[in-house]
Amino acid sequence: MCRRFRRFGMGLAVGAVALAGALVMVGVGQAALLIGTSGNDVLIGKDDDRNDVEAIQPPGTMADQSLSRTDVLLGLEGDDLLIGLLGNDVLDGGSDDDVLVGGTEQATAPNQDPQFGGDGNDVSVWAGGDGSELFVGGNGTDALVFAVIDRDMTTNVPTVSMIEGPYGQRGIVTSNLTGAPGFCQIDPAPAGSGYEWLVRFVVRMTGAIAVTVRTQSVEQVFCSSREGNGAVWADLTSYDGGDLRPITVERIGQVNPLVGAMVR
Ligand SMILES: [Ca+2]
Ligand SMILES: [Ca+2]
Ligand SMILES: [Ca+2]
Repeated sequence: MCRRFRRFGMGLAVGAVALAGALVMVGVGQAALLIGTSGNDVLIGKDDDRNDVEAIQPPGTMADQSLSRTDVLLGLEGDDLLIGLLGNDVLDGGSDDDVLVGGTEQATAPNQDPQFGGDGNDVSVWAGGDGSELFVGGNGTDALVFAVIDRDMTTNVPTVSMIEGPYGQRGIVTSNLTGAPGFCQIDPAPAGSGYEWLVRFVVRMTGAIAVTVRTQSVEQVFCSSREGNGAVWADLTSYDGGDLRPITVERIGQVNPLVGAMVR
């Protein structure tokens, strides 16, 4: 499954990243602060900063010493894939084109994941069951996607696919966008909040708001349509309210190649 992306926007850091090259899978650790390399990394949260881990919670200690499965994932340079899994994970893609996944969490709290794209054209993918989050895109053309992420149904770990990027093989997740169980509503963020938009995911069956993702420096939102079985999007640089606009999956690949590689 190889496709080459046109790079849109970023010209810097090409040399250094290209030299580092190879994919790095970070090894087994505990209570995870996972820091990537200057190459393309796939970082997956360990979920082992818990109060049933003796190294974290000394025996006999009553107060919870854990971070409740929080991982901190730092991608640094390169086209990284960061996956937090359970807990309130903090994801920072660093420079280049990163894919950020706070969950998947299947509604297991805590599940609120702050995410930072940094420089480059980054994508944050929210899956049903993840909590309310925030996504600060940084420089570049950054996208927020609400879709059902493909995952191992036993472990709930998203399925990682490798595709050819500008700097070699990079990780992505794949997802069902058009079949997601809800649609999006975009409201302006309160003045003084520091955010620009509050992007709500509304459950289609009930009409209830499930979560809100706060955004800043995010240019694109992709969701399932209000009626379902279709995709819609908003260009937040010119959004002035109302329903998001219909878009075909093929056209998504033109307005955002990285999102196009991840949705169906
Ligand atoms: Ca990066
Ligand atoms: Ca985690
Ligand atoms: Ca960015």
